[in-house]
Amino acid sequence: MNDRQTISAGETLPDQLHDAVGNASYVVVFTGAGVSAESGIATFRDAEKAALWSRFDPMQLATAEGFLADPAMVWGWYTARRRQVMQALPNPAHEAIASLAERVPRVEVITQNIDDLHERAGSDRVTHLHGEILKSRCFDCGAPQDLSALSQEPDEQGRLEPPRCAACGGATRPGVVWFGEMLPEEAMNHAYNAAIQCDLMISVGTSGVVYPAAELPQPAHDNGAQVIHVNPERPPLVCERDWCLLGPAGSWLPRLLV
Ligand code: BV8
Ligand code: ZN
Repeated sequence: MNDRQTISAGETLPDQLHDAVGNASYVVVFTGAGVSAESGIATFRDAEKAALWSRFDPMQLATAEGFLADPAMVWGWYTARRRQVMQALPNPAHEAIASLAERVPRVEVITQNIDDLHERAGSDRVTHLHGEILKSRCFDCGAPQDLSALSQEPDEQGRLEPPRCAACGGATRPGVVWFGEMLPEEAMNHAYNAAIQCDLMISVGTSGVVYPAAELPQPAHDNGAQVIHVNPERPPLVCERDWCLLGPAGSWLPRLLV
């Protein structure tokens, strides 16, 4: 990609990108934690924003081993994050993505995020590659667990014992994909097929470091799609024909998509 294809915040959006959206018949919007940043949900790796992992060790909390070692610590952390998601609201980025379906014949959202802000903004074709924090299941037998009756909060150390499965007594775990766990096969296959079939991929708010999800812009590019990255920082995997809109998703996407 040459510098002509890097547009900084405040610069005019080239007509070429408006046309790419207007002429697209199948758009995949691939999102990471950055699309929810302006809703107040902490990202994972933004150093200056006291990102989630900088205050916690992901290898301790977002792994099955970490959960088995200290279920109350991990369950307490996810309970706090679940509360944050439930109190958050979709931001203009989520809303612009949802409105795209009014202009483009087919729009798919493929997200690494575990929040439900795309759905609450009105997107109806959302694939969660890393699961959903509002869903929970038994760690032992996999039975879905209903959290609606739960109101306990973590204690001052952030700890909360996970509820027990009525069927087998196993501990309840969050319905997310932890490090070292396989992504849901159907979701990953669907995401890969969407990437190779779409004619435009918009990759929003992802650092591109978590695999295999981070690979998705590559097959899109290799199969001829135009790829547009939206991020205050240039992501690591930017290909020759890609465009980069440097800046927050909440500013760029209403200009690009609406
Ligand atoms: C797996 C759910 C098979 C839990 C998460 C190569 C191939 C395969 C696997 C690996 C591999 N190399 C390493 C691995 C292992 C590992 C991995 O990728 N590790 C990384 C750290 C190197 N992958 C796995 O374990 C995956 N499983 O591969 O299974 C296997 C099994 C065993 C051994 C090997 C392989 C499972 C990964 C899923 C982990 N679960 N989340 C939870 O949330 O608690 S990952 C977590 O990171 C979230 O899902 C998050 O979405 C995801 C990616 O991060 P981002 O979304 O990109 O967020 P981040 O903070 O990093 O970046 C934010 C970006 O937004 C920044 O660029 C910032 O500039 C930008 N931004 C900020 N503000 C804004 C903005 N952008 C726009 N607007 C703004 N306002
Ligand atoms: Zn069970």
